[in-house]
Amino acid sequence: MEKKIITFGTFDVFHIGHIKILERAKSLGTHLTVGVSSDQLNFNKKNRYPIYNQHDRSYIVSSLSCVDNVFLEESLELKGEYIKKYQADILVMGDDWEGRFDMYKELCEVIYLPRTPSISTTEIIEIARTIK
Ligand code: C2G
Repeated sequence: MEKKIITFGTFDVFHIGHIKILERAKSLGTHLTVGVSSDQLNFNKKNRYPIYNQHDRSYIVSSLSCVDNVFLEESLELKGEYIKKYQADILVMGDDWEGRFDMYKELCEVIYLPRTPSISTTEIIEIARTIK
C-alpha cells in the first residue's frame, strides 16, 4: 500500500544532515514529497537570502534517489494546504521544529526526527568565511 510522506526545508549548501533526514523520512513510507522553501520565504524568515538559489536547491533535492516529488514552499502558513494537495499520510520534520507543527495532526501523522549532530548550513558558512 502506498504511504506518502511530506517534509519541508531550505536545504541550503546541501550537507549530510539533509540527506540523512530525507532518507529517514522516505523509510517511513513509499513516496516522498519535499517542499523546498523559496528564496523570498527565507528572506522574510531570516532577513537574508540562501547561498544557493531556489532553482539550484530544488534541483539538488530532486536529483536524490529517495525523493519522488519536489515543489516550492512559498509560505510557512500553507503547510495544511500542501499536506492536503500532496495527500500526505505523514509530515516529517527535524526535532528543531519539535511541537511546532502539532496542529497538523488532524490532517496526518506528524513525526519529528532527531537532527544529525554537529553540522549545519550556518556553521559551514561561518567556517568558510574564516578561510582566507
Ligand atoms: N536537519 C537535520 N540535521 C542537521 C541539519 C538539518 O536533520 N544537522 C534537518 C532539519 O531538521 C530540517 C531539514 O534538515 O528538517 C532541512 O533543514 P533546513 O534546511 O535548515 O530547513 P529549515 O530552514 O528549518 O526550513 O517549513 C519549514 C522550513 O521550510 C524548514
